[in-house]
Amino acid sequence: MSRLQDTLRDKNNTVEHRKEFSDFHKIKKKKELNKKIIKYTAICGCIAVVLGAIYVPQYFIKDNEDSIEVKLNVGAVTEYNAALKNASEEDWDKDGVINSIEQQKGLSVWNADSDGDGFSDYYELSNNLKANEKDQSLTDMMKTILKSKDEKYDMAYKVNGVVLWADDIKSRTYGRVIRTPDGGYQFTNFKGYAQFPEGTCAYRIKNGKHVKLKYRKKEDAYYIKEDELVYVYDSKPDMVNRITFFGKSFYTSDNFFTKILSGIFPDKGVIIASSRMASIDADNELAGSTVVSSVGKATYTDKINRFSANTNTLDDLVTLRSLIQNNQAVPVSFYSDKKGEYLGIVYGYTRNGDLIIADYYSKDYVGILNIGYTAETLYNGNDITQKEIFTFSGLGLNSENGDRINFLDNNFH
Ligand SMILES: [Ca+2]
Ligand SMILES: [Ca+2]
Repeated sequence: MSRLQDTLRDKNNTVEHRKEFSDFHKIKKKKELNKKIIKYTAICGCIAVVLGAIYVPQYFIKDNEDSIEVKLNVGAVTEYNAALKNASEEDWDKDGVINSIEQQKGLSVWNADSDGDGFSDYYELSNNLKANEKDQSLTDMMKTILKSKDEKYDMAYKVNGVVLWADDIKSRTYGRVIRTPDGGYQFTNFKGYAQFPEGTCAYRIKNGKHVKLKYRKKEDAYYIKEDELVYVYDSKPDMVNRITFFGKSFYTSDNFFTKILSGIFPDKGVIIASSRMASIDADNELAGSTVVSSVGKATYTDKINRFSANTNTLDDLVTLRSLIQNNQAVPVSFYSDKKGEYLGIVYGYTRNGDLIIADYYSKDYVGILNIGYTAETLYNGNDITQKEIFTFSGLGLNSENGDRINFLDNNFH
């Protein structure tokens, strides 16, 4: 009995031992596996971090943005209203409706088309239409007018020397092309083909880089999508490569090796990046801003002039740029109906054409005003006219909210 018990116990022990051994083995194996997992996870993690740093999405790498908001002088609203009252017979937006009538009807003294439907305030008022409310039937009528002008909307037409074939009636009606101060073509609301007066290679600018436009031989024209900025050259621009390593960039000529690099690495990255671009884009990246050498003292005397010095057209902007090129800073008044006024000095412009602003009193740099180019179409009852204007945003101001900018007489001394 006892032998049997002993034998059984021994057997149990062996089983127990085997079980223990097997458990130990399992645990050991598991631990080893865990170690391996940790090891590979760490390796994978490191690889992910490196790849993440190299291929970090572009939107995580933000360029230095100027988000400075200037302090506006609220008291200037009273001054503005006094100036407006003294100019009640004037027609600041030149739409044929004098300032006092515009005010009486609740229209903008600065916008010839207060509701933005393509029909001037004058046309709408003289036809008993609502000048401060967009009217769809008028938009349809505009289309009819344009159709009748060219019989068929898809017929080619010429704007600023560019021959256009609109894709659709919307483009034909509202599509525009204007020449930018640096010789580009800014398209707005236009989709279709465009034939340029000179040059044989047309490029659009995407993220600051030249991208070739689709070409159609039949019309010797390039395909334009909406709101594109296009540059046309006599020959293909040379290509270069920008390689960025830990934030330091250098440019190399275009060759087989750099072409491969730009294919492997992203355009922007924390550790390494490589980007193939037109040499003009590289020049632009390296080029600085145009600024005046010094800013003198200025005084304002004429208040009406301060609020109505210009019409925010592209011509005003071209004049401003030529003054800066001639080393003359330009005093400026920013005005918002709701917030007030800020007095500044434009003393330069960036390679993108944005304006560099200093404070009028302290002469200290305050920020950058972003500039865009667009055109407004207006029907005044007789003819369709186009007004080429610039838009601006920055320093807490935005032309889309009706804010205005007035470049003042250059009276620095
Ligand atoms: Ca007016
Ligand atoms: Ca209107």
